[in-house]
Amino acid sequence: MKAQTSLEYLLLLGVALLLVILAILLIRGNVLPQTEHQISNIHTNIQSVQNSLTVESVCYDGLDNDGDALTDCYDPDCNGKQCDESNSSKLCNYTTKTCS
Ligand SMILES: [Ca+2]
Ligand SMILES: [Ca+2]
Repeated sequence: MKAQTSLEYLLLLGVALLLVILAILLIRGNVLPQTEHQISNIHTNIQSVQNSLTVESVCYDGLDNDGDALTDCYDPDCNGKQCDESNSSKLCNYTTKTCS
């Protein structure tokens, strides 16, 4: 068996050190949960962007048209928009959540 050079010892030491660091990170749970947390944050950000891109299209149909869980005058998108199909002068007031 040939004698190993100092470069080979350094490489082995480096690989061993990386394995130890990886094991410590996995054991402490800092790798996977953090990734899961980051994915959750990305999902929240995507939903936020989706909500900002969609608008309650009709403010008097009793439906949540843009899927943000807010219907008609309860949706800030409808503030100041017509809220009565038969009366165009009635407008949504988001602050009071009324149609008047
Ligand atoms: Ca609606
Ligand atoms: Ca809505």
